[in-house]
Amino acid sequence: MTSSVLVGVAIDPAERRAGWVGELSAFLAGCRVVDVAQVEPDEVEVLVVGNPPGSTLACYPSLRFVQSTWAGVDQLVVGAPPVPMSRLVAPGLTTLMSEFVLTTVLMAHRGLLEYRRRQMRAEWRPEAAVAAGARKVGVLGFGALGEPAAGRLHDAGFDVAAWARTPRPGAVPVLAGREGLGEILARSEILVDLLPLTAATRDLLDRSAFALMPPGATLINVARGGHVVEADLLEALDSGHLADAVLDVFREEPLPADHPFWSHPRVTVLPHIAAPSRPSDLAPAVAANIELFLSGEEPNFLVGP
Ligand code: OXD
Repeated sequence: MTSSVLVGVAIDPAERRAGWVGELSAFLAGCRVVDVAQVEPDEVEVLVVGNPPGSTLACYPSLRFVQSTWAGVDQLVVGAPPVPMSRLVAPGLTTLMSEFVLTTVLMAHRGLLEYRRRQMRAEWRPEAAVAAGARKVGVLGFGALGEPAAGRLHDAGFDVAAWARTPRPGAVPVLAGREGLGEILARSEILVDLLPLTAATRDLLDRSAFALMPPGATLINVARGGHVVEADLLEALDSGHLADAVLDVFREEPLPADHPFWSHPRVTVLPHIAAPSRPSDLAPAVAANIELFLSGEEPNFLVGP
């Protein structure tokens, strides 16, 4: 029975909240979907969020379910009240991410990052192109985002392998465990990070990881800034061991104005845009999961602290 359940949307800024309220209202006809700023916190039973610190949910005493509109919920699960919470897995998000990964891998593969630097020096110096099949690409993570991204790269002709914590079947070879991590780092001329941020993956990409990567390799991070030890990455880029880093995520977001990444010639800074959650694409999946919860069934993609 879903009638009159109050679904609060708590996503900043206010225009985005309004967008989600509008789209979700169309799918959750039996609920009252509102901007949380317009109701008392104790009225909210279901909350739609991004990835805020879990402790901020404490102000909603009647909360029964939390649905994130983000794929990664690393902040949300810390300090959250003990109510079921789901992250978002939806074709709209997966497609955007795979497309972005393919775009950035192609840019690195065809030398566009290096040609941009040469342009700055007015340097006309063409290089022979390498076939995609001769380019080794590694994808860290083989979950809801990693597997489709690896598949898209494989379909584009790249020599792709992925890494997961435990062995998995897949359309590309999946290396696993500590040993597999060393192998994937050592083979990846282009390494794409799509891992979740957990205690096991925090600071995973440090000096020792970069040292294992082939000289001239490129790192693409579309997962979480917390995976990368920033000083070690700068060192690997400054020494010339790594050619480039394309970073869409950072330890601190927005990236502070005085951060060395902004002006580093080998770093491409992007403002967390790889797979933005667009209400128009994602409202059906968000609403369907809320309906599952309200009908007493187990929602999909539950996450735990
Ligand atoms: C994320 C997202 O988890 O944008 O970073 O969905």
